[in-house]
Amino acid sequence: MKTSLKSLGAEQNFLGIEKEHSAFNSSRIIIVSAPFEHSATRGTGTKEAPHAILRASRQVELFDEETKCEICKEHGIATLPPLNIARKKDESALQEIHETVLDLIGMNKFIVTLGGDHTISSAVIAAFAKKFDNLSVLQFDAHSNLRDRHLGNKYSNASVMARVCEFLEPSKLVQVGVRAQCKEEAEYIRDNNVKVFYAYEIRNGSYTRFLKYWDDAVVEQLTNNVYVTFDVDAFDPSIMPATGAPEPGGLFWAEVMRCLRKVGQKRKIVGFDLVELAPIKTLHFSELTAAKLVSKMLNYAL
Ligand SMILES: [Mn+2]
Repeated sequence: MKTSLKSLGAEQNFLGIEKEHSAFNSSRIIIVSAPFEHSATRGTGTKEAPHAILRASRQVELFDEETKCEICKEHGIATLPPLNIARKKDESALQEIHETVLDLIGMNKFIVTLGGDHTISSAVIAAFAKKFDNLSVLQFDAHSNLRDRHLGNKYSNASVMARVCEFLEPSKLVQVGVRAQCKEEAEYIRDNNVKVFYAYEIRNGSYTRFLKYWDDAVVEQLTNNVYVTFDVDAFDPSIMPATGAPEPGGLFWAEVMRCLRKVGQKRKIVGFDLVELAPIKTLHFSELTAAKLVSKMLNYAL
């Protein structure tokens, strides 16, 4: 057991929660900060994201007006000190993330991992795949991240889902919001039956049927246990400019909330991560949006 059991106090933790509802032992939800940034092929600054999200989260209400819950009082939310991985090389950093998450899952905690660049997600998802049968992965992202390597690097954010597909059946990967990929990725998707909901298909109504929307089609593709990996570049850059590889034509807040709400109602969300936020000092609404997304996801999942 390497995982630290100390959790951060109200001045530093997620939502600024008093000790009574943020102690490690009594909390079901654990926030893990993984400030890992190596494959800076699409810009830099993601290692600053966990701290920025936690700081911004103190502006997010404890009460959710939609679910009428104060999730921190019902389940407890403990925030661990950030993993000390900033200077580690790819494989040892990913190993540490993996072992930490595996430990916490073994303690029946609900884990939220804050990246960091997207590379961290393969280490986290590998831990969930060991614990949960019949797991599918719901990936919100502008990119497929299915290149086998990027600039010679296996552990790149552009290759993270190729790593995931080494232990997860590719047909259990569901991607939403994709609008930038290479030919190699398109061929991999076709040959391996990855489920992709392209942004252009969502916009042109490809999945819209009588009283059914694209998010209903997403839910149908998911198995009972769902892990959500959320790259903030899935959002349109107009609402989420603070990311290394912004792509026009992205998703908007309300439609993402509707999708997550449906997934939470019809499937079991077992954990999630939020990655690729690269804070911009003068545009702090991005980290506030990220913090609110974490709060919403917890409300829908639990
Ligand atoms: Mn992306």
